[in-house]
Amino acid sequence: MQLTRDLYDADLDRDFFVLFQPQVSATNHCITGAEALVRWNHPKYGLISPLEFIPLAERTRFIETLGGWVMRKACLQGQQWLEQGRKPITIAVNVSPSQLRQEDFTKKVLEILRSTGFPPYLLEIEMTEHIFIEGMAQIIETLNELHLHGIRIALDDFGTGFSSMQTLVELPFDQLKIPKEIVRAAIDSEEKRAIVKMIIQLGDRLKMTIVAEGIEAMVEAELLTGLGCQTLQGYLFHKPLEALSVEPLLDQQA
Ligand code: G
Ligand code: G
Ligand code: MN
Ligand code: NA
Repeated sequence: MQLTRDLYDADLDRDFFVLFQPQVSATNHCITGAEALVRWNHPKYGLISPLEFIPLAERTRFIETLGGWVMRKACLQGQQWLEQGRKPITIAVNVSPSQLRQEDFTKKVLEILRSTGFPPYLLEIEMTEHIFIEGMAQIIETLNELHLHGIRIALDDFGTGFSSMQTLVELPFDQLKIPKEIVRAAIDSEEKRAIVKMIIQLGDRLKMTIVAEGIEAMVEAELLTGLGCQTLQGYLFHKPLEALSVEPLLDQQA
């Protein structure tokens, strides 16, 4: 496939860039973190969505190269903001199952933290429930190692995939992210709100923070805040932004 070949041929620093979508406190809407989201600027076709190229990258080992590049970029940026005296925020990086299955994943992450100087407690690794489909034992070990080093672990898109309550209890998650589909559903009906309430109760019980994603309307922000989400993310507050555009926002709140 041509696009897959183009991925291999891509020059990471020239053809890819990382945007940052701020996450805000549900109580005062101040920025507490940002999620790194990769973009591909294809030399011929222009911008291609990660929804399209991440699955292609995942079919080959290219995802390991790309994922490592994104993590380094994100940590470099986070550290630069710290060195510029900006307010410390967590930086969340999405990782694919095959990245987590690399034998030396922890070593690679620690090397990135060491060489960039970014503190482990400000790095958050986001993964989806799809990681649980195969190679569980190795992944649990890796997550525990990362967590012992102080790195935060987040479960993305909770409730949309294969989810076992057992897994949730056994794994060292610091954060649960409620996907936009479930946020939307919560607006619809009392029954669906019950799902969100259950997720939040479970998260509280397991000492995880809860992030509601894809917040587009104030009614959604208010509902999810009322139900107990501590953090909100979505277009209502901030779109995924270039790093330079995040800076004035951080400074306003410093
Ligand atoms: O940023 P949206 O902007 O369009 O991202 C679409 C999807 O791509 C999301 O599911 C998001 O988690 C995923 N994604 C974005 N950046 C990365 C990345 O660096 N690594 C991985 N594995 N997935 C990413
Ligand atoms: O799957 P994951 O949660 O990692 O990816 C987040 C995705 O959601 C990205 O594609 C990001 O651009 C998108 N996103 C962020 N905020 C909003 C929003 O308010 N509405 C919608 N529809 N998408 C959003
Ligand atoms: Mn995510
Ligand atoms: Na998500």
